[in-house]
Amino acid sequence: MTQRLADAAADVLRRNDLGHLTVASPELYPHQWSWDTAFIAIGISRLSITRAIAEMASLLAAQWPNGMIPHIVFDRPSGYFPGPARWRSDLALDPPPVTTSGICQPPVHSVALSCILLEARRRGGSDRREAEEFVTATLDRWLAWHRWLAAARDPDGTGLVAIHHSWESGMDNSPRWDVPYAHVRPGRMEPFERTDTAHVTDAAERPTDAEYRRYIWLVDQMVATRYDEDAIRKTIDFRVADVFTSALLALSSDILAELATGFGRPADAAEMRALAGRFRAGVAATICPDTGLTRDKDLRADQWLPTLTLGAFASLISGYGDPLGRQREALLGPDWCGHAGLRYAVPPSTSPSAPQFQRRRYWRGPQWPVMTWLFGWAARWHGDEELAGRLREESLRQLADLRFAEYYDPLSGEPLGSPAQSWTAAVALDWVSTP
Ligand code: 9WN
Repeated sequence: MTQRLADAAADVLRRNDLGHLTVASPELYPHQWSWDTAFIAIGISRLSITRAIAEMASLLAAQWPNGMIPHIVFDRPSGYFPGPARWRSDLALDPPPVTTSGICQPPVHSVALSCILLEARRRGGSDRREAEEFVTATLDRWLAWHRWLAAARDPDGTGLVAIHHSWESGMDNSPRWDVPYAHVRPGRMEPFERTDTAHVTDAAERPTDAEYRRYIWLVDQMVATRYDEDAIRKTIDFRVADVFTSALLALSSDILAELATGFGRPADAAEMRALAGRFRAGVAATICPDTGLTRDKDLRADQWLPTLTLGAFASLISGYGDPLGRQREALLGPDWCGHAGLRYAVPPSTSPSAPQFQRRRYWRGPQWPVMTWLFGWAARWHGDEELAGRLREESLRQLADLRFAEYYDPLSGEPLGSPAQSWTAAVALDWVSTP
């Protein structure tokens, strides 16, 4: 089975490969997405270091001059909505090096750098040389990305990253955002037509039309400022401190610090270590004393947002002193991986015990293999081999259907969303290649 899974995953990645970049999925997402690219590059590094590096390089080529790595790179025309005509990144970038969206996604790129480097060093020879040269040549660009996030999205030094759109969290319609979105009331706007629902068998697996109106309303609000961060902060209807993205910034900054040390850049290493400390503390400060779980915060309403979603486990990403802490216990407990109704014991995006749980709808219930991988990788990084091993084993059982679906119904195990999703194939390939 292991070899069949590896071959099938590699096949999906090859089919979604345009040569210089891999699309997130063949039909629903025919472009390059920022955090998808990191996971995809990790998978591809098991096949070719040169190609994994090309993946990261093509994303970097779209980095904005201020350091932001945009969430979508549009390198060719397609029917994807919203496309370049709605995003108008040309208003911010004159001339734009590449056409992109105007927002970002979670910073997982240094996880990819570290995985690629590890694999390249294991292989040795020219692979090792190429990966080390790539890190040397691009370290400043990754540092600039982290510095932009810290400065533009946490100007007051709270240790939490503010997002201006739920697409920036990567968990678009998660119940995490229900309360802040209730305050977003779209007015008159340019009409639009969704194209995403044409690519899934059942529209109930996607966000609703009402959610899409809000998504596009926020895009239009940003475009109106020509992507001026100060103006966005003052005018946007959605501004939330995203605890999961903050945890990823902490983890990724630790990794960048390690890389900077290894590549003879002690001052940058110290700066990244300080950033990691700041965001780890920010995440810890969101913990609800009653539950021990992390929370987002609505910055416009100055209100905590406790939800039974993956956002409750941010400390498992950013680092947690005591491995038998409450979040670990809760994750493995009866409301989460240990829920009696689950087909596979991997974290659902929303707890089946939560009132907002919807087993088929996107981030409101389904299990996303890429998230299982991320929790597993972070557990290993923090020294919790036991948790990492459990997640890997269950995830491999789920992935044995060889469908590489975007997400899965946690109760029936049915594959949902887009089939042949690149990041699902990529993490499958990485899991099977990891001893
Ligand atoms: C909007 C590509 C992306 C992922 C996100 C996921 C979904 C896009 C969409 O697909 O979002 O960015 O059109 O629904 O939510 O995490 O990066 O796979």
